Amino acid sequence: MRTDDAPLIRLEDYRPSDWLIDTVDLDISLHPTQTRVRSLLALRPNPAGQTDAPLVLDGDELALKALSLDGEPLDASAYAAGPQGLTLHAPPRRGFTLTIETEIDPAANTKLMGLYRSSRVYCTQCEADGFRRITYFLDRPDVMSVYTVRLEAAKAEAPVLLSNGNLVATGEVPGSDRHFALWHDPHPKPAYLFALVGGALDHVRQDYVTADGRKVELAVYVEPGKAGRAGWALDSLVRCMRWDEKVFGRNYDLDVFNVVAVSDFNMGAMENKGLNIFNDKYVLADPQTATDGDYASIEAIIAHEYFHNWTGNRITCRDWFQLCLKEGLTVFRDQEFSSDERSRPVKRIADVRTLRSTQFSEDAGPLAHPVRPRAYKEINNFYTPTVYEKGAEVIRMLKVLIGDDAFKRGMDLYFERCDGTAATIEEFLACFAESSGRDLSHFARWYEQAGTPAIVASGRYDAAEQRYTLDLAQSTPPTPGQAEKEPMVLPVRLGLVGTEGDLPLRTQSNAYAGDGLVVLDGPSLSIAFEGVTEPPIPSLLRGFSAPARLELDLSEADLLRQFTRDSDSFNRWQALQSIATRALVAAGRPGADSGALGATAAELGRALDGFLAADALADPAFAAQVLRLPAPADIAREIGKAVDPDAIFAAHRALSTAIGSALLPRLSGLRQALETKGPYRADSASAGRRALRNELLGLAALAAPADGAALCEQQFETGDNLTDRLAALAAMTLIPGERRERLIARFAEAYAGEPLVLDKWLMAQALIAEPATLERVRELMRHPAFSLGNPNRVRALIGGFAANLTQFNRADGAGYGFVADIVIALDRTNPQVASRLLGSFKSWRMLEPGRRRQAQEALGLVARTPNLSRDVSDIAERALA
Ligand code: 0A1
Ligand code: ZN
Repeated sequence: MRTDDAPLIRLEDYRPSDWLIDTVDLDISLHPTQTRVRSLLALRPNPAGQTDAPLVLDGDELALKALSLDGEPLDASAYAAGPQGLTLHAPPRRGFTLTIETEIDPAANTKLMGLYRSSRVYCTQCEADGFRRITYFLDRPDVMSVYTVRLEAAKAEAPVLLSNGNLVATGEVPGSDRHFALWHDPHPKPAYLFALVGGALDHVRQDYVTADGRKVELAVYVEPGKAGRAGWALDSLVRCMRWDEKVFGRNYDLDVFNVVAVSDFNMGAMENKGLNIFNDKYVLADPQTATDGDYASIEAIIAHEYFHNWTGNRITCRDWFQLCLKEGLTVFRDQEFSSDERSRPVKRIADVRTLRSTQFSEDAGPLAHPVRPRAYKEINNFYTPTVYEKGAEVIRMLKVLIGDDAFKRGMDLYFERCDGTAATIEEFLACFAESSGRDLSHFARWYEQAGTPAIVASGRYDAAEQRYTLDLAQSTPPTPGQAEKEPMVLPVRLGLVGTEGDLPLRTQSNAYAGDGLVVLDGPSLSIAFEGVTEPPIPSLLRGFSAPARLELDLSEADLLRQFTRDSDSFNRWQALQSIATRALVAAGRPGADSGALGATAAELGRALDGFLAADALADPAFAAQVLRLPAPADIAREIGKAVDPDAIFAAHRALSTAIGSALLPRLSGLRQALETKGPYRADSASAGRRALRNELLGLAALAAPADGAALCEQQFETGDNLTDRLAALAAMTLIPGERRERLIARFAEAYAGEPLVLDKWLMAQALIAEPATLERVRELMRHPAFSLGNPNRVRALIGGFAANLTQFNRADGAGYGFVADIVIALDRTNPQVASRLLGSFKSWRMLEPGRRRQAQEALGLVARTPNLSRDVSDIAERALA
């Protein structure tokens, strides 16, 4: 369906369902191309719905085989059935059952929504609206049912048969080569949480006893031969289950919890009740095939999906506009878990980097939308950094504003009051309004208003009065459909940094909430701190207390002082980032004087050298973050208009190279001191040492290419883990020439037959900032390691290229044309992956006129393609609007 025809679905049009489905009995007979689905629904009129309504069940590409009501076949005049739905014109005005039979073809399902096959394994993906591709249903999250599922398959093909809930029975099908499994899930759930898996799979397992004494069988299922890589996921699962008991008081509620890894998956993972299905990239790990980053992501995503059991499953969403109710909250919970398992400050820095690069850029372009959108054409396009990451920031701010105690009581109240329901943001916020005694109606604007607020801050010191006055003002730029913006509630954590550290904060202002927290909730605010004995450096937005841009004009000298003295690690890191950002923005602007960078480079080099000498070994993970400059794309966003990616990239290269040169004398000694002894360990301390060591390798590659190349070769050949070997490859990609090509070939040889590792190899090449990259990517598309049919391969190679600032944004437009062509081709088989790829164009409006014209043309080419999916046409139209 074209978007022009696709209805705009609006939050204000929400109406409860006219019908409810209390129980669903599914009987699914698996076959690669002819899977039979018999569904017995116990329906009844919803007291909150309309009494004379027909029954309209959703469908998508379905074929009806049989239909009966209360066991009697229905006359053809009583209903209308098509691929997209089934309508009963005059259903009984009482409870009744419907038995529906459909037949589906999992092998032909390339959209990877509904029931499909991934490497011979049957699996499902039903969020947001994939269940309607399995059987006709009221496919909306506020219709919650108890499911009983009988799965049947050929024993040889699918010895493992899994569904939601607890296993009730298994057995043979007499007189055949088939067997069955019967699963029952006692917890009512929406259809999007239904799942099944069937296939030949290996597994690892462990018993677990919950804090309230329930014995649970945990298992992680993987492709045959890969069980040796499933241990970390299982270990992460056990740790996050304990954590949720301790920190949120949440216990698991079934006798079984299964995780299954599949190799074809549109997203990261899915929280189906009791049967989480994962992209195998986020399950499989061993030192030879996963990096430290992979170990951390697996831990975080296992936790994320598990935490959904309460925030998403026990309490689900009334409608898809409330998506952030489960996603923002669950991201917040997984971030907290990772912070407790690892280093809290380093985790915060990493999360803020991600927020800025993904969400701030979304907020600054044509795809900007509120955390709770008010309208959509295709819900799959709203699984965005705004809903997820900004949604998590909103929860974090709520906690800062009302305090830890009231936050905890609010969460407890939410779990108690909303358990078993499909809830809304209003119901969620009401719990915190009650627990804190605060009016949160103004705070609720965070869910409604899109755009990244800017805080402009300036300070004055009056030595005679010993007073420091801080002026804060806020504004939010216009976003699509929201020209005028209202002030937000911005919790600004702050401190005043003096020569000996933090100064005491005393003020008369009622905006000051104590504990270093100022709440900016109007257009501006002035606050006077008394008894300030020396001119302080204001340390604002400590811990990044609000997802805002801060404009504060501190001198380079003050920022350097802040870097050494601030008690807040986040702002120490931010101080150096601010110096680099300012210099790169100045040097990357059109017509900028490239010499302007020199002085800053020297200052930064000196500061970093001193820091590494004094502090690096104390907290290497933090030091690695300090060394990493803001990405060129962040600088592009800061510049905001008439962006020339080549100029920004050149400035970025020059600054990194200069810093590398300043650190060169200390580099080899420090790298040696950071070496981890003994076999690879995935713990965060060891990972931190590797991170810093490899950050230094990248700088060496830039500052001394010949020696750097030798270091890369040596690290690749002697490295005993993927983290170090991939870092060697990545650093080598910075050094053009024969040696690079040799290492690229060596890498492919070493990891032949390891698709997930080769994804990293594809991506490293797609990110090379050289004009020949486009041709290289075209060639790699013909490499046996690549396939347009697998989402991970596409994201690695084509997604990697689209994230290559200079080459995607080539001045001749060839990068845009290439990606647009792939979007069009991919849309015919997998619209979701195609539309995500098209999202790479989201920043096109900030480019200089030549590139902007080229990007617009490529988007136009996509938009004009006949028979586009709703997914792709929605993005194309919004991007061009
Ligand atoms: N709820 C999942 C994300 C997810 C969304 C859609 C999917 O298929 C289209 C798959 C997964 C999560 O937050 O992890
Ligand atoms: Zn989620």
